[in-house]
Amino acid sequence: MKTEQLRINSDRLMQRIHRLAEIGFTEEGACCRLALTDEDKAGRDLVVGWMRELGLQVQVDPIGNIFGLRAGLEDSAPVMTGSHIDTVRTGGRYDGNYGVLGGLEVVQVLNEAGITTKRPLVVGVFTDEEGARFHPDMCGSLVYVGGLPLQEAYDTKGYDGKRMGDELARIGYRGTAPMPLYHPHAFVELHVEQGPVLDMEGITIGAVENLQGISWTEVLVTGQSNHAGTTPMRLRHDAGYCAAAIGVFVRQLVKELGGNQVGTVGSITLHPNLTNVVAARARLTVDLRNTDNAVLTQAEARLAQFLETLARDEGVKIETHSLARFDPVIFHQPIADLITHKARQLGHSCRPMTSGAGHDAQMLARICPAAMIFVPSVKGISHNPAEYTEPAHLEAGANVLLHTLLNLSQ
Ligand code: HGY
Ligand code: MN
Ligand code: MN
Repeated sequence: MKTEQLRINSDRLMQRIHRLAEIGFTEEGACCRLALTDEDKAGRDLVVGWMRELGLQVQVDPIGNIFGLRAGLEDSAPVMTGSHIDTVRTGGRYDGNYGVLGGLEVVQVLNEAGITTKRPLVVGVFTDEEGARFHPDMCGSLVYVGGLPLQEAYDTKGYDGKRMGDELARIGYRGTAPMPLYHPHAFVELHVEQGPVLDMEGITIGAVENLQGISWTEVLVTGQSNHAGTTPMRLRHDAGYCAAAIGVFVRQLVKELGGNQVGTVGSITLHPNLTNVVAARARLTVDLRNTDNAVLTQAEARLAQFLETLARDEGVKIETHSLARFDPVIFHQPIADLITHKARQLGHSCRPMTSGAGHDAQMLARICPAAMIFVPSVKGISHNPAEYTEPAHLEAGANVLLHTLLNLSQ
């Protein structure tokens, strides 16, 4: 069979997606495999088992990134694909998983066709892409490209107080492979869009050309707990009010800045969190993103200013810590163009895209040419059990990945 006639086996891909989704499945129908938990370990073990069945040479690096190598005719820089299999607490079954399992499906198609590519192929599984338990997000790929010292990552504490390095050892994925194990010739990540654009426009493939900047800030407010009935309003130092005011400010700031600015307060914890007690403390996180780094920096400055005024007016202490700060990333246009070309050759509609979400590809882009392939998310829903992509779209994206990787590795 000529290589251009090769196609992935959609049933097999769907079986692997649904099998992996059984691990960490919750009664609300979500996938919950927070990084380095027992569920994440079980997911890793399943994927490593599939890699071995496919004859891949499996190695694990010190931050727990997993790599499956398929030898090429040459011992040259490999073409790499992959993503992550850790999830947020209310994750869907496609975010990240689809990119890893799409890569394994490509390997199996080439095995069955008896094709050995010139360059080696590697499927990567990056640690803690979500950053939902251990900050920052894209942690494993950031360490991989030298953006975060390994020891600093090891010492990071999760929201549950556990240390990242200890959890990696506990689940048996604190590997010893050199880092970075491979300096890829190119990196292509297959991922669901997680936004509404492709679905709304009825387009099957997104050739992702760039990705927006990300700013995560932890805000700690220290006020004074007091009786919710007897304390005169002018004497209150109410951390609960401050947390709410910050959430409202972020929304107003986004509206004022307009353009591509987005922002949300996704996590608020109050102490003592009781009906009749003025909250003494609040811990909240602010997620700000923009394709324009200058405006994102402006948004951060406006937030800092608001916090200063709020602390003074409310007589509270406000401390902030940056949890993640990544500039916008421009991907490698020739690879994005190749994705478009292959999508069209396969008969799929395609359009250039900007990624609203962070991805491991943005980190690999620091060391090699990289780009991404998107497929539609129905109603743009993600980080939600209702996350869904039509099997035909999953098949289309995996076929575009197959032919993009074939082109890059021949
Ligand atoms: O936050 C993100 O954009 C990604 O899902 N980690
Ligand atoms: Mn993802
Ligand atoms: Mn995600």
